[in-house]
Amino acid sequence: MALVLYERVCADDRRPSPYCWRARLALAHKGLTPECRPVKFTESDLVAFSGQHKVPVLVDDDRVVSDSWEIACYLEDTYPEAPSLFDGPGGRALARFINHWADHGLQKALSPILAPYVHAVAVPEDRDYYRQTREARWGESLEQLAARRAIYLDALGPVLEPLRQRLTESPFLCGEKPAYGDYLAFAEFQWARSVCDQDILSPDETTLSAWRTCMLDLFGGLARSVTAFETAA
Ligand SMILES: N[C@@H](CCC(=O)N[C@@H](CS)C(=O)NCC(=O)O)C(=O)O
Repeated sequence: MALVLYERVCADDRRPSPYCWRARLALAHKGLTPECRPVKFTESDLVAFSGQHKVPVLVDDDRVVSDSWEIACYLEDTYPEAPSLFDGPGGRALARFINHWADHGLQKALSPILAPYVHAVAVPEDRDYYRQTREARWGESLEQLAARRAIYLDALGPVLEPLRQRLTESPFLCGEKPAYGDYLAFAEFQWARSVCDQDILSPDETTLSAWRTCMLDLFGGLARSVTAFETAA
């Protein structure tokens, strides 16, 4: 069986993309180990066979699936005998809601904090592309974003509040055991850890950092095993 995951790569073999971590962790949850193929920002042609240019892209024999949510649904439907990512249709709908929160809440709040750091760890040939696309997206320079880091960190606090509250109620977002909702949220923290030498959580964030430690330990320390900054261990 050929199982290949195309994912973003930065310098020192860093794998920062939160979307790709969603897929990696979903595969691990299903007990599947893909061959991970690195794709630089300027190498989107490598995944053009999928009909679009973003990663992650999963190839499972003759099936090609792009988009992290589509990959999670594909894995759930194709490997029903393996542990469930969603725990039924209601769980799938709730996971989709968490997906939207991760995309439009957490990731929106983290992007201006992390963009300057991603630029710093991008491979040299990707840096111009990354700067141009992100500055166009934000309407300001990476240096202007970096200068307002403290303001963006303050704004992150309330975005994390639903996660903080939920994690006072059970060890994982999805209950006693982790599932796709946890991977959606954790993938954003893994993004931060992969690129940023300063923790996005303050030292008094004990609930969130305890959960993050548990997530790093999952699957034999899968997320811990890659190049990252130890500040967010
Ligand atoms: N909705 C997609 C978004 C995928 C996405 O935006 N991936 C980023 C990973 S870095 C990407 O490929 N961006 C292309 C670019 O920045 O040029 C998903 O959930 O997989």
